[in-house]
Amino acid sequence: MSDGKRNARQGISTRAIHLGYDPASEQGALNPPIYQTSTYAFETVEQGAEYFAGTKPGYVYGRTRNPTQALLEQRVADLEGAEAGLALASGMAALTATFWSLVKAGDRVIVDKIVYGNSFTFFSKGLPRFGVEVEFVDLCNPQALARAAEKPFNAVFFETPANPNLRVIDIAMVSAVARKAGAVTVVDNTFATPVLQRPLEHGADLVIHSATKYLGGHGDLLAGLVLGSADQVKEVRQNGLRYLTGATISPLTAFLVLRGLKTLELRVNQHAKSAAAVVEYLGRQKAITNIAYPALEGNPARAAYLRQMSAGGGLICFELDGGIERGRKFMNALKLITRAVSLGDAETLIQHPASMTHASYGAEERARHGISDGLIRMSVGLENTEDLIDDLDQALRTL
Ligand code: 3LM
Repeated sequence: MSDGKRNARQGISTRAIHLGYDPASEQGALNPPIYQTSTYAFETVEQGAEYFAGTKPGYVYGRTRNPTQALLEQRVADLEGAEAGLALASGMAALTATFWSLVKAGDRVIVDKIVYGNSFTFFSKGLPRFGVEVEFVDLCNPQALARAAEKPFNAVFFETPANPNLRVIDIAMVSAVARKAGAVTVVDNTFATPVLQRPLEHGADLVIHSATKYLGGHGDLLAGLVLGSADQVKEVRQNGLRYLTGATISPLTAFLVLRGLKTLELRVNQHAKSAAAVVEYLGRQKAITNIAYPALEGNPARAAYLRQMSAGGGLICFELDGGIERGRKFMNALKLITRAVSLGDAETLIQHPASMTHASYGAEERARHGISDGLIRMSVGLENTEDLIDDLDQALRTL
């Protein structure tokens, strides 16, 4: 595919819509084709051998590369300011393929204490089975990181804002400590997206996405991405994807994520605007306590937020006075807002982390890591804000 209308000065939406594709190369088709193929024909045996050896570029088999997937990888890499990207079958596929490629038995990994439930299980139960030591550290606390960094480590992983309680972690601070130790910094940028935050600009080495969320944006697919240097991404493709997980994205799914990217900037800005209005409403309700939203003035990580994010995003956390019993009643009374896990969709989704996305932590671990049982997480969608506030209001009035 040609370089299309690439221009470094173009904005996020222009690049998300045009980069890397010229309709003239595909008989004028406005949208890129879905290359629905598992394998590729070689003109000669010699050509196939060269493609396999990597001495000439060419497609060999669909598990590792496909042209629809390649366009998606190129576009998201560009949005994140990365040299290269790799798209996979889910966010968990992206995370696990990355770490299976980065570490080996005897290595040590530092992970923030608050991450998505299945990412936590991968680090607490998965990697240790294969002889990798994992230490969970409060990465909001520079002293805790300094103590953990006294012993050699190979990689550090965190989400910012973190799932579920939206803690903001200072990417530049953690990356600097890791670089000094010769360790790789991996940031899950699912909640912010490259519209609001680009971790590589703050010193991170690799960015992970669950493209199931905002990048896809419509709750109709599962996908993941890894972005970083060409060498590191090649490693993840050749090891993590090719023979350690085989978790390939389908060509149709790659196409659907490309479609989602066209409206990414518009959507994310609207999600953030609507979430800010909902936060303002919630802040005026007596029954609502402990509101967490990255853009709040009282956020303890305010300086890091201002440095690395351009808005607060679409997720909000809060509790009800009276705890989770009242919280359940409130959630069950909602009529428009949908009770569901996942996030970043057009529909506003609400869920209870302790019994859903973070049930895999276990009660004792949740208490130790500071994930409250009363916490409610809401992903503010694209409905009209007044309708969302009306629904929240009628549910609160039932209590
Ligand atoms: C959720 N999260 O509702 P997939 N990284 C982050 C995530 O939030 C997630 C993943 C990776 C949720 C999914 S819970 C049963 C539903 C920050 C997923 C994993 O493999 O694409 O789901 O991404 O919080």
